Amino acid sequence: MARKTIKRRRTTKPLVGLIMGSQSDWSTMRHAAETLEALGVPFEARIISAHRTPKRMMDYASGAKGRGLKVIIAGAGGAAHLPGMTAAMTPLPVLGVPVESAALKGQDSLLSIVQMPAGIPVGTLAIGRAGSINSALLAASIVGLGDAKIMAAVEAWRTRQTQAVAKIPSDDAP
Ligand code: RP5
Repeated sequence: MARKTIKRRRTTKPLVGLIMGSQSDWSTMRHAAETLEALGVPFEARIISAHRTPKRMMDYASGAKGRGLKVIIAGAGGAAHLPGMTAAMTPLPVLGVPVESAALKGQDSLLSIVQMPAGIPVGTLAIGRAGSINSALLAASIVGLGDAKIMAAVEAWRTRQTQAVAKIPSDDAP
């Protein structure tokens, strides 16, 4: 499965850029990656830190549109400047995922990402796994506006989710 994933990432032109500030963010951002995979959205995953690799961030953000990306998902924790700084350097929609931090449970990440000044928007998601999954669903919906196959995959995903909700609670369910 892991090999198949890597192969797809290398051979398909990415439409979504999935970036994160650190390797330590991957345990959260991998949920976005898995959701994009499930929806058949080509993406690339990269570690890009606004603080530790500012030039990498500038090159990535300023070149993203020209390389054919349609949406950027940026996950970061703590003083989470990556989504906002990326949004400042690209006209593409940027979705920010606040990664849960050890010290402040991700409230620092959330406030760093959400409170952008008027003029540079970042679509801010929930803290942690839920935000990560929803960032991928939102990215797929955006890309799906111009891609019927991806929009159909989003709709099918929603239908499966609805069908999976039991009507009666069970003692045995996790
Ligand atoms: C942020 O600092 C990253 O997005 C990460 O969430 C946080 C901690 O990074 P590490 O010290 O674990 O590399 O830039």
